Amino acid sequence: MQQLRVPDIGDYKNIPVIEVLIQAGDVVDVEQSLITLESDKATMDVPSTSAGTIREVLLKPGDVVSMGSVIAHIDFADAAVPPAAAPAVEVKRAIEDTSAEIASRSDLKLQMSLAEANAATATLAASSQSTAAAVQPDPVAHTGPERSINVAAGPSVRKLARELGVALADVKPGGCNGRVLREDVLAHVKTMLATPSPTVVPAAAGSGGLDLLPWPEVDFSKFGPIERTPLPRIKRISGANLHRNWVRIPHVTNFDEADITDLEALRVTLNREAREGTAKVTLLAFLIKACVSALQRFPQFNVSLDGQDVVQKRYFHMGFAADTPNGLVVPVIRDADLKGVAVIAAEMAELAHTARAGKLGAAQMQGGSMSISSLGGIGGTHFTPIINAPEVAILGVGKAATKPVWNGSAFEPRLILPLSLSWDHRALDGAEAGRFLAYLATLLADFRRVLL
Ligand code: CAO
Repeated sequence: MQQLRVPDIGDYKNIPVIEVLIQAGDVVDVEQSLITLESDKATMDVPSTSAGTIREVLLKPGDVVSMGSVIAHIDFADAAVPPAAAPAVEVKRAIEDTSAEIASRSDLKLQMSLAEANAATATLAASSQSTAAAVQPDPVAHTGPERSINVAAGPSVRKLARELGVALADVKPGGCNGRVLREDVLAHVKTMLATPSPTVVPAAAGSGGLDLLPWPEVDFSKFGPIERTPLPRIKRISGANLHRNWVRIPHVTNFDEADITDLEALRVTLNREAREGTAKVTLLAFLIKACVSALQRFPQFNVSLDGQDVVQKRYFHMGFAADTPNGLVVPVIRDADLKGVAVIAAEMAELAHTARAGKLGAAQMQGGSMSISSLGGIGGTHFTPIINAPEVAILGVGKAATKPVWNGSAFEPRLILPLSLSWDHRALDGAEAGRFLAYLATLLADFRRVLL
């Protein structure tokens, strides 16, 4: 019989034991966690220096220990195997670690059999996949370290929770002082597995989530004849994306107007003079070119958010919303900065045609810098387009109308184009959006500026 002792933990003395992870009769391996200590800076597990059978545990939660304190008596499993050297440096470093990153240290041993953990993880994954279509939990919010950092739990418990995809903040603590224990995590997993898959997750009042009423169930046939058909595939897909973007992105929409009298005159002239068989030069093609110039002037609009990072794009691919019989799609014109208006117009016509034939490939709808949604050919003035994530801005274009504009001495008829810019307030601010839109209006009023 030998003693398992607390290894060198530097200058730290009288550190409270907050969790005892072993009991008499347990068979432990080298580096299996025995107890959890908590200094005023961090918590850590003390691993076993030997393999064998625990005969007696000499500590209980609340005891204090220093280097050399006896944790337990152990019978070595194999007398030929000498006790491993105490991982003093590792332990000391762990104690000094003030960050929650301690939880991810590789020397902290998972306190659950691998088979048990794997089985639970697989079941959890399967159950979450079955509800994924109905509920899209925010993985960061649910399992990310942010919510778990402030929860009292030992490193091995944190590791176990991470392995099982459990947010410690969601676990009911069973330990003293609100401490989450290994059993609490396992009990939480069991409860989750026993809970039927929800189709909606009503948030408790005051929880900060959407505390919504259930969707109304109405028998429409009570009011008159009806027909029921499934939503077309494109609407199902785009609807789910639009819903996510609308809910997840803090949208703001700025409105402005551009005087496109001269631009429209140019466009009409170009189309009148165009050779037979060439694509019509559309206003949207000019708008795409002008947006590229605005993106070059304000590169903060040509970004995507990726966690805490901002991804600055050095390319200029422009999406445009196209109405198809089956729903809305957003094809992307690649490298619009390198193309002239006529080429952009021809590509747009081709992509819109492909979209309406239902033959657009996924790759043709990806990688945009920003998108334009034009309802100008249909009608309406301003509207609030939904950002096409992961882009951070979308331009809505209304129907141009001739209006009287004061030129300093008289009113004159000018063709005025309504512009609506929706932008992601996480990535951008109102002043930037105002400048972007004003600059765009200036370009459209005098398209020669695009050349500058
Ligand atoms: N103001 C006034 N007239 C406009 C205009 C505007 N802003 N934009 C286009 N027009 C006119 C054009 O001049 C054209 O008239 P002519 O035939 O006399 O030249 C007519 O409207 C049709 O325009 P177009 O064929 O040139 O098409 P477009 O470039 O405006 O749009 C496309 C192409 C693919 C974007 C469009 O067909 C489309 O699908 N638009 C719908 C987009 C959409 O659904 N957005 C909403 C998304 S949010 O749900």
